Amino acid sequence: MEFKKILITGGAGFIGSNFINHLLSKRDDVFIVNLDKLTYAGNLENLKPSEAKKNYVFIKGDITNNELVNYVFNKYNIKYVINFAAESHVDRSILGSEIFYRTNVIGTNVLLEASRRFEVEKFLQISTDEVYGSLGPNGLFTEKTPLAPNSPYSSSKAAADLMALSFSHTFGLPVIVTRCSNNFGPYQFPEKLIPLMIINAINDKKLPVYGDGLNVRDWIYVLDHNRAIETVLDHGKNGEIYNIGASNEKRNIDIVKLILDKLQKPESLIEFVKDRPGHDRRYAIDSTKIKSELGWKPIFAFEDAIFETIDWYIKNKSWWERIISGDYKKYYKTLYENR
Ligand code: NAD
Ligand code: TDX
Repeated sequence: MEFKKILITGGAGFIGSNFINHLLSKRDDVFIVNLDKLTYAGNLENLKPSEAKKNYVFIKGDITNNELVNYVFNKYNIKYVINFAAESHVDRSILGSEIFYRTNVIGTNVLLEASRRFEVEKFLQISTDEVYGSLGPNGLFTEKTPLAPNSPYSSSKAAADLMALSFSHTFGLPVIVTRCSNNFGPYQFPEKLIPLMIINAINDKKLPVYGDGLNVRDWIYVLDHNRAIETVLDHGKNGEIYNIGASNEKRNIDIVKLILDKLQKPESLIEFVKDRPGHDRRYAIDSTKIKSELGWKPIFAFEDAIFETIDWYIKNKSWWERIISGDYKKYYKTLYENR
């Protein structure tokens, strides 16, 4: 049988590992090469269900390493690329932006050049709704909304999107860009809102809510995002952009209260802290295009999925305790002390 030979970058992170586990659990027509630098956010424990599979291989390496990337394309005869690899956390991009531009911009360029050289059949750039900037109280981001990124993170992602689309336009590289809203689910690194609040609540620590807590994010369960990526991989049209979202707009404070309620912890744990600089007020995504053109739709209800996610963190203490006992402690102190 002919395998689809797919290079997945950043496959040891939260979304990439879920994508690999998902794809390998149901398909045997794919061969996956996972190239990941294993930064603080990369964790091979996330890939336990896939590691012994014959159609899976892991390579520790950096997407900015031109020589290595070319070696990987050549050795595995890569025909499909899904670029998840990124520095992904807005707060870290505010503390130091350089690595964001290095990985997210230069790294994407290295992958695009190699994809051109090796004539890949598909290049999926995994992007974010944050490239559209911030919404007022009304309206939704569509694929036609002008880009207006506000943080070093989102500007690096917007740059990568434009680079990928320019390779489609100029060289005919079969590029597709997906832009998804905020993901949640198991194995999410506890720097992001939902896992951070769950873990702090379990540990009876303060829950640091930025500003007035009324910023709105549009939440999607990670597996729904990855089902959409699979749909785009199989049926997406080259040169197109697809927004992905599940229409679950929530105010941060309401998410935090829901977590406390589910864990039966008091609201007195909530602490309003200094706002994030440049904090985007509201994200909300219109995913009509992927629904009507490719037939994807989300299948996980928000309330069920968040309760299951909370349960997962309760049951998988050892996964996150290893994380918060190490280097992450230093980061937490830098970000939240004197806030
Ligand atoms: P993550 O931070 O959990 O994982 C990123 C992975 O990339 C890690 O395994 C890390 O080791 C790897 N990586 C980082 N730099 C690398 C480099 N130079 N070379 C190779 N590997 C490198 O991020 P995530 O939440 O899984 O996000 C994955 C992708 O999805 C990112 O591109 C992000 O911008 C995008 N995205 C995320 C969300 C979200 O809510 N988390 C929403 C929309 C889009
Ligand atoms: O301690 C916190 N307190 C708080 O109030 C943290 C970590 C966050 N927040 C707020 C900031 C945001 O309004 O919660 C909201 C969500 O924050 P994050 O989880 O950091 O996500 P966000 O900044 O919205 O970006 C995320 O969604 C889009 C991902 O990190 C990106 O990778 C993705 O592209």
